[in-house]
Amino acid sequence: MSISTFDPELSHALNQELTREQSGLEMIPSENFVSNEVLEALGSIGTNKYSEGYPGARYYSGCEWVDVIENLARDRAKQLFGVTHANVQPASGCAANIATMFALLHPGDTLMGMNLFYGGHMTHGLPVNFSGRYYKSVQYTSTKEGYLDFEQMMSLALEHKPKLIIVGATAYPRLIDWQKAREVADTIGAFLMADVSHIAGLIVSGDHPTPVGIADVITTTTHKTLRGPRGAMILCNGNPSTPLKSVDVTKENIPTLVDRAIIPGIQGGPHNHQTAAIAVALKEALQPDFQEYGHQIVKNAKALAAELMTRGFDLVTGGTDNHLMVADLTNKGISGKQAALALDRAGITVNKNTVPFEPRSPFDPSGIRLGTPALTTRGMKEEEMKQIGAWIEAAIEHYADEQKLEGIRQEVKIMTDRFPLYPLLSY
Ligand code: DSN
Repeated sequence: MSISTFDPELSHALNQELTREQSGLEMIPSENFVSNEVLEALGSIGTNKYSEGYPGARYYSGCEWVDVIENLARDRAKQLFGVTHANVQPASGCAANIATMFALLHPGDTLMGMNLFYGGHMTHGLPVNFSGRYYKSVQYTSTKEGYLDFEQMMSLALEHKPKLIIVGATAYPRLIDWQKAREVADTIGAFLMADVSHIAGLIVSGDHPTPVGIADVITTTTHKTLRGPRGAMILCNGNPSTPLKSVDVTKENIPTLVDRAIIPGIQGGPHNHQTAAIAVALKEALQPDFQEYGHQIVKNAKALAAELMTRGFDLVTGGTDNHLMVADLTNKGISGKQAALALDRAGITVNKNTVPFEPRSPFDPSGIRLGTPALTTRGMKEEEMKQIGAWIEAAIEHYADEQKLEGIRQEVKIMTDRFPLYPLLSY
């Protein structure tokens, strides 16, 4: 029996979501479209099996094929990023970050990360998050122009002596200088964690410098520019020791500490269907055409940024070097929330976002965040970005005009029809 026969309500919701994805412009920079092969693995029987532990050292019997699946994912992650150890079990980016803190810190230790409202992430020490409640959190911000402020990072590090420094962002449009972060960490003997969730795919394609060999631990989600299923990985160098030996919190022991932090630390049975889908996505990322994909994401982002700036948009840092941009809409006389709602009605999905030194509430901030990974997956190029820039301007200018927004939505649909997405799929 199919879902459509057994559960028509669910089938309807899935088909509506499919239509939404097919007929709109998906510009939330953390989203992407996985391949049919990734979807196939994600819907596989891997979900049936419990397999606490790691390949070759499981708590349950019958794990011989799950071991093969997890080893494929681990080996491909190691090859792709050039590390000697990969943990592919974190269920999400939050879990990967929590596990890394659990591995390297004791409750009450000090960590330092980028403030969410300047482009960081809630797990980088936001006071209401686990990372800000169970550890002493020091938050760095950005320069007035929106660039990472390494001078401030250094002076905060010297003042507070964090044991862990987290560098990585969710709304930062420029390249991250990992070496500068390493200098700060080395000055006070701190661990350095790079959260590359947003830029993992760009690291693979060579469009962003890699923190491998510089950061002690690297965390990443698998579903953003890397274009895999929802999930995450923790990458590092070194090798885990035997599971039962007790170890100190030292750099040499990071692989062991990380593995134990995931299980038994914060998770139970791995999601083997998710691991299988990660393995497929990593194989895709190892193919030569993934390099071209990464290059095109950046070319598209630069083209869109240039178009928006020509149309008077005020972009944080004056542009982008990666897959995203943040537009401060103050000069357009509209808030980020109003703009995101209007764009949604026009078939363009973005998210409201704070800008550095945000004067408004994070629930109705001054900016929007836009990115090109999903559009690039559909095959769109610079020419389409120019048109999209024009639609964004028109939707924001006419944000209260339903007819105008509906007109843009219809034009968007004509464009998206030229870039088919999951043409054979239905639920
Ligand atoms: N939710 C992710 C993003 O949109 O950037 C971060 O976790």
